[in-house]
Amino acid sequence: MNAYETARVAADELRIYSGFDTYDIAIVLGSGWREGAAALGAPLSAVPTSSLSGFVTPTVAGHTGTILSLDVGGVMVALLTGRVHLYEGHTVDEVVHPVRTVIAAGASKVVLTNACGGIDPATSPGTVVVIRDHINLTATSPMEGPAPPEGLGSRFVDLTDLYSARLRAAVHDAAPELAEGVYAGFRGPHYETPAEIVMARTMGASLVGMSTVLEAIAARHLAAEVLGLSLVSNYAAGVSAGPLNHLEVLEAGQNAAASLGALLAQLVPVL
Ligand code: 8IG
Repeated sequence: MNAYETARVAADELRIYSGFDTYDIAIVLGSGWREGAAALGAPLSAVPTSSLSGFVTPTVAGHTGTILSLDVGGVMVALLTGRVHLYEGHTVDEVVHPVRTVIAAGASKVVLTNACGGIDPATSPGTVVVIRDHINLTATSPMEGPAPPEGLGSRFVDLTDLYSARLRAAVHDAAPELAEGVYAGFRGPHYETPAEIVMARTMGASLVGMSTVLEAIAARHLAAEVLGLSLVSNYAAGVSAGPLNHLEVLEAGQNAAASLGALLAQLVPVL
């Protein structure tokens, strides 16, 4: 079975286990965002991704694999609390499978959240930035391989409007304080060298991370509208005098959790 068909099967399983027939919005929760998501209300169902076809188990501390289904004021929301990354040794198809599954389950809008490094010294850790565009430095694509079967996706996809201008405008109406940035997606799991951060800045990036870009492409390929929200958790290498570490990242998430949850709760009804 190809990856697109596996996503269809997983979507049918999700419908059965969750009791939700369809979704309006799917939200992928990155580091820091998961803790805040309780602000969206109590889930009506929680499906472990281990019970769904094609899902692999996240290995990163703070990422557990569950799909929560919520009714947020009449908006049907799928919350994906686990994310898998290329750097865990997973394939590109495995990395984007959760996104393909929730789109196959009906979600036409996908919100990708993450924690990232900030290249601009004026953007301090704890700041949320709306992704305006990305630079995919993973040297791969979720669309690589045989063309999708008829009706399940096209051979090529236009990424001119990858991060939906409509959704970004809706965010700016609701939360005008949020700035926009360009996210450079690296494979990791090492953080960058200072020279690589100079490269990323020169190329036009203001954010660096290890997720999001492949999921965004896969979602757009399946005609979903994509919104990307980044929590800047640390200054990228060489931007500040201090060293980088993963604990600092987790701490930034914990400190920001409540406001991230409030932001999601504010955005869901207006997207
Ligand atoms: I949080 O500085 C977080 N994720 N590549 N670089 C990359 N990913 C990150 C960083 C960072 N901080």
